[in-house]
Order: sequence, then structure tokens, then C-alpha cells
Amino acid sequence: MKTHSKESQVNSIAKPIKLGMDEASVGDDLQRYFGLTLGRDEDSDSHHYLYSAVALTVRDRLVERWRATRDRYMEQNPKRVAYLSLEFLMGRALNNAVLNLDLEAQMRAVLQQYACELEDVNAEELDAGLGNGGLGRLAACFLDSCASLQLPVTGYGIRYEYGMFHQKIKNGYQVEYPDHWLRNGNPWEIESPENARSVKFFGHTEYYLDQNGKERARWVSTNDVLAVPYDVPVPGYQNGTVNTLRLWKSEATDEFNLDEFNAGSYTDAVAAKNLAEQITMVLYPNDASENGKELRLRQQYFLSSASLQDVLHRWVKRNGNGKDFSNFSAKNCFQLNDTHPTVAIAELMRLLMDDYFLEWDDAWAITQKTMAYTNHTLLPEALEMWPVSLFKTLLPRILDIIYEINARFLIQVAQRYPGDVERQRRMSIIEEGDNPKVRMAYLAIVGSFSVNGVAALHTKLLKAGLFNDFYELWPEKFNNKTNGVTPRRWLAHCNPSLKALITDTIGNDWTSDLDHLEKLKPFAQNKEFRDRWIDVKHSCKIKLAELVKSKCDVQFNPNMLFDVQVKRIHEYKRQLLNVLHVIHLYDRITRGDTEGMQPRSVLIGGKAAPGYAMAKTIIKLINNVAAIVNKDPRCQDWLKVAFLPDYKVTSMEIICPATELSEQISTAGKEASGTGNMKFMMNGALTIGTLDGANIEILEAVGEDNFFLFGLDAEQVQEARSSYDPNLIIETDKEFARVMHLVESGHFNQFEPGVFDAVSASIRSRDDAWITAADFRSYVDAQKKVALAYQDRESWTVKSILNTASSGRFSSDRTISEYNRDIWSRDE
Ligand code: 26W
Repeated sequence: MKTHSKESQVNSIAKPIKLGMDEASVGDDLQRYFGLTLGRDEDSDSHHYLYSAVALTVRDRLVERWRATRDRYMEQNPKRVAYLSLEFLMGRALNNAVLNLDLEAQMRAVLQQYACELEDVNAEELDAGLGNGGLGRLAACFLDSCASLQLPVTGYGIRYEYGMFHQKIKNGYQVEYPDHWLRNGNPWEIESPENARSVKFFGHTEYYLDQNGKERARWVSTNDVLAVPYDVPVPGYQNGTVNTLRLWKSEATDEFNLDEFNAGSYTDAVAAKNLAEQITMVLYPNDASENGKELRLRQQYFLSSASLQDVLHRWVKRNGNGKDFSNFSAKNCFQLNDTHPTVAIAELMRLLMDDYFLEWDDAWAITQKTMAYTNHTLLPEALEMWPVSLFKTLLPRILDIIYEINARFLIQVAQRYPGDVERQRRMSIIEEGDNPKVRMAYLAIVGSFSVNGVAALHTKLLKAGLFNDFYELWPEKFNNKTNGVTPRRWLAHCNPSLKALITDTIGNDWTSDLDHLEKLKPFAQNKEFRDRWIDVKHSCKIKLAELVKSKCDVQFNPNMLFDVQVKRIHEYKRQLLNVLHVIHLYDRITRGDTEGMQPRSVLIGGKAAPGYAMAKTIIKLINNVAAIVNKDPRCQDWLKVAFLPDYKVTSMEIICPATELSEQISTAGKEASGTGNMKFMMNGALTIGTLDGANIEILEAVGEDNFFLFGLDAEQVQEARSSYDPNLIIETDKEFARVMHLVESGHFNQFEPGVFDAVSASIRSRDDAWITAADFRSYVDAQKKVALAYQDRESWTVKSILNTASSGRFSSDRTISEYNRDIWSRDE
């Protein structure tokens, strides 16, 4: 796929861009929307209608470019990519659209007439929280980069009525509340009922002879559900391109309703409608362990089937309604975001054979040339395995096809490794046993031409461990694509004062080629530049302190070191190790041992899966420790601790600019990549981290003088397990023993005895999978180095600048260019 970068080029093709981008045109439109469409006047005291009017004004300008982009793709007929994902964690859209359309100055000027700041209008928008964490946010960053690189990539996802739950903290515990994000309407979606598709469930397979006497299969007696697309514009960065995120909503089909209705049972018809609409009702809030719920498999199939039908429909229409698929794989590619949409592999086979009458071999060749799979986790509990019994009732025709794929695959394995029955058993897509299961990751590998991990270490571990048999069979399928994040949202938008300083210093090329940040390096030696750098960071810290004050009622001191860990709460991410260090600091302070100590404000935030008891207990521990520390006058000048409730995309936009120390402390070998680490680095934070995921590449890019490394590496973690003795480690480390004593004596839970027993037991267990105790000492020592380094303000600032200057590699533009070069543009 070629890229274009001039808006004028786009304008010359088909529909011209007519709406003015100047202050007067924008102001006129805003006034019309506000005064006429919405019927408001200037003294309407809520910002809500102003937000709506601004959104509509901006949306018109997006829609123009959207149509022009569609026309251009039609004309150029490039190879297209469908990015299939159960999650798109988009956050707010308005601020991003204003930045990418270069409308900020005009909009600010216009809003002055309404005595309103752009920030106040932005604040009215609810986050589109259609994702859990890293994987969902990565999909959102990728869409931004695809549009910015002008690649014809369409995101396909689910329009969940309820996104990621809201988190409140009550008595230190997480409490979940529904996220009814569509409550006030959503100006960023355009419903497209004319493109609705029908998705089959239940029923059975029927075999029949076609006109030529050939045996064919069809899936009959099904319960069909309608998939209605809602299109969301995805603007590129100041380049006239607007791509599409197509989100499917489930609805009852008319036939379905009518049948029931004619049978005289109106209430049954309504009940059926409810059942159909349930599919897209709610996002599953699990980010690491699958829960095996049937509704989740329905979501996966619903997304896969609707999206593939959409792509095939366009193909058939474009190719003269013929059934010629010979060129299909040269013009189409599907990127599977983890195994969640992997059932698409069998669904593509079904559509090609049952609906378009291709033979197995031809359909399989197309499938294997168009499907590409990205793995996002090594955790065994996250690997999806659907019971065969569930497939049999819900998706019977799909199960037939999976069985056939597996049978043919196992013959291949047998030919390659004659007599190695054990290997065949290991590699089978079906895990045999009392309750046989479909191993979705194996189906994904067998059915696709590309399998990628998301950081160098992660890919290496996939090849050596989890997928080793498959790597031996097909080494050429495996490749690495180190994650990245969009520098538009994660620097230009969220840190305007740093953006201004950078642009003032090196010009503005960096927004579309982040490697240009390298040019900042020499300025690290310039005192005046450093002073400006410090001022920027300080002003961001004041803003974060305001947020923490308002959400946690804790007063952070902007003169302290801002030490931050925000991400999903999971044992492998080791928020617990962070708390142990906080308790250690508290212990030192209360003993009067503050020599060399650096005053810190420690912020932790993130959601726990609602069913993950240990993660919820860790949240409770953080909150209880924070309460004790913050009210102790001895800590006042040394330590502040806060747990930020309801961490989301929009919180990170305030947090990452203000962060000075980024905590990336997962057990080595467990975090596939991490992407928060990249956002912090871009904004000038130093990392304290293990040799895990993309931390390794961050360390490589910035150099060890500018990174605080600690802990066992992935190999050492494996070696350590056999003789791991946490109690011995605790016993022989006085400071660690004191910390454990504080936790175990009930110091942080005086009125709630026993609530932290599970936590201390897990630290003391020889089977602790996260070997927290093993890294305690080296973590505390690394934190001492942090304290020391921070006290040399000039040299810390140099390191901070060098972090930003070395972060170019972690732009998702780089990542997407690599996907495009190695996977999406691959010749056959
Ligand atoms: C089936 C339940 C479930 C749901 C989500 C299992 C697993 C997931 C995701 C794989 C969790 C996730 O978000 N993984 C993260 O993906 C990021 C983007 O590649 C990485 O940076 C993180 O390291 C990885 O944990």
C-alpha cells in the first residue's frame, strides 16, 4: 500500500472540500447548530449543548473528508485491511478531531464569543470505553496511525451499549457501576441500516446435492440476529484522510419477530428481541483470564461473521457480481487482534464454500493468505479454549469446519513428523478429554500466514515456549511487531506546553515522524532549555495534583517526585511490590530514618476484573496504606499516597505529562509489551522497570544511565522457581521483615482483621507465580538510586529530556509501517 500525504492531492479527486476551516465559517456553523438545530441561546448555562454544537461543526468537516477518502480508495483500489477487534478503547473523540483537522486556533477563538474554553467543551464528552486495557487502547492508537499514514484500514468492532465499568472506591474497596456511555447520544456515529447483515446461530448442518450433483453443505433452522453497523470517523493527522471504525449493534431480525408475532405470541417476540440485543449489550471486563461465558462466544462470532460478510459483499459487488475470488487475497487482509475474533477463520471458510460455492482447497488457500494473528499475552489463563459442546449447539456448522481444518492439519503434522503421536496430540486444535475444547490460538496459527508478538522478548518467548511446536513447523509465519502509541494523543494533545516547547526548539516535523525528537538531544546540555523543561513538568504536576485532590482528597505536593503506576490491577503487574516499597518508606519515616530519602507523591490507579478477588484485595491494601500514611503527620513532608478511582484513557491524558517516575515492574516474562511505559517515556518520565516486554527496548533506546533497571530477568525467574523460598528471603532481610510485620500485624486494617491475610500468604508462598519477594531487595535498592538521582535536579532533567528524545521508536506510526511492510503488503 502506497501512502500519500498532501491534502491537496486528496481534494483533486472526486468530491471537493467545501466547508471553510477559517474562524468565520466555523463560527457561523457553530452558531447555526447551537441556535437552530439545538435551539439554545447564549445564556444556556450547561456546556452540554455547546459541546454538541461544536461536535456537529467538526463532524461535518470530517464527513466531507470521509467521503473523499472513500472515493479515493474506490478509485485507487488498494489492498484493504480489516482490523478485527473485540475492543477499541477510543477515549474522547472531539479533542482528537480538532487536533487532526488543525482546527484548534479557530475553535478557541470562536468559543470566546460563548465565554467558554475548548477544555470545558471537551470535558463534556464521555470516554468511549469499549475496551479493557492495553489491547483495546493499542487498537485505538493503530487506527490513528493507519489514518495518519493514509492506509486503507477499517476497524471492525462491537458497539457495546455499556463500556468498561466505572470504578468507585468505598471503604477502600472497588465497587463497579455501569457505563451507559450512549445516554446523551453519540455525535460521532452514523448508523447505516442499509448495510445490515444477518448472523446465524443454533440450527444444524444440512447436506444437499447442487444442480451439478455435487454435495454441498448449508446451515439451516438457525436463529438469525441482525448486525447493524454504526460508522465512526477516524481522522488522520492533518492529511485529509478519514478512515472508518465500523461498530456492530445486534438487533432482532424482522422475520424472527414476525414469525413469533404471527404465531400469536407478542411477548415471545419481544423476548426474542431482547435476546438478540443482549449480544452487544456489555463489554466483558476481563483483561487476562477468560471466563468461558456463552454470550462472549456469541459476541465473537457476531463480530466475525458480520465483518466478513461486509468485506465479501463489497468484493462481490465490485467484481461485477461474479464469484471470482482468484484475486481476493491480493486485495484483502484480516488482522486478528488476539484470538478473540479467531472464529473468523472458520467463518470465512463457511462463507466461501456455502454461500459462494468455492471448493475446500480454494477457500483454504484464500483463508490462509488473508488471515494474520497478533498474540498479546503469554499468560496461560488468558488463552481461549471454547468447549466443543458449546460450539456444537451455538455454531454447529462452524464446528464441522473446525474439525475438518484440524483433520487436514493433523495429517500434515503426521507427514512431517511420522510416528510422533505425542506431537499430534499436543498440536491438535482440539484438546481431547472429558470436556473437549477448541484451542483458539492454535486455530489462529493454523489458519493464518502471519503470527506476531508485540515486543522482541514476547515474540522470542512465544517461539521458544507456548507456540514452539508451531514455530518448528512454520518458522516463516512468526514475526515481531513491537507496540507503539500515537504521539498525537499521547504528546501533542495531552501535553500542549511540552508540544510548544519541542516545536519551538526543533520545529514541528516530529508530529508525523517521531524520530525527529532525536534533535532534542543536544538541547539537554542547554541550561535555559532545561529550565523551560522543568517549568513544563511542574505545571503538569500542578494539574495532576488538582485531579488527585478532587478525586482522592489527597494533597500531592508538586515539589515532590511524582511516582506513578497506572494500569489494570493484576498480580503479574505487581502493584503489590509497589505497595511494599511504599510501606518500607513509611516504616523508615516513622523510625526517623530519612537520610537520603526523596519526598514522593505515589499514585496508583487501575481497575480489577470484578471476579478477581486477589486484585481487589490489592486495591484495598493500597487504599488502607494510603489512609494511614496520609494522616500521619510524620509523613507529611516525605510521602503522599493516593489511589485514583476510575482510571481511563482521559485520566492518562492528565497523568502521563505529570509523571516523573514510571513504574513498569511486572515479573519478567509476563508483560507482553506494555504501552503505558511508552506514553510516560514520551512525556519525559524515567522508568523503573524489569527486563520485561517493551521495557527492554526502552532501555536499549535510552541507555542504562537513564533507566532504573532491577530484578530477575525472564530466564532467572524460571530458574529461581525450583528453589524459591520467600520466607527465607524475608527472614534474612530486616527491612523486608519489618514491612511484612506491618502488613501482618494488622497495622493497616485495625478494624478489619484478616482482610490482608491472602496477600501476605501469597507473598510467602513458594508457589507465588509472580515471585514478588525475589525482587523486593533489588527494587528497593533501585528506588534508592532513583531518590539519589532525583536530588541532582540538573542531571535528572537531562535524563528526562533524553527519554523524550529517544522515544521516537515507540510511535505507533513505526509499528503500523512495519505491519504494512511485512504483513499487509506481503506478496503472495
Ligand atoms: C479472554 C479474556 C482476555 C481479554 C483480554 C484475555 C486477554 C486479554 C488481553 C490479551 C489483555 C491485554 O490487554 N493484553 C495486553 O496487550 C497489550 C497490547 O499488546 C500489551 O501491551 C500488554 O502487555 C498486554 O498485557
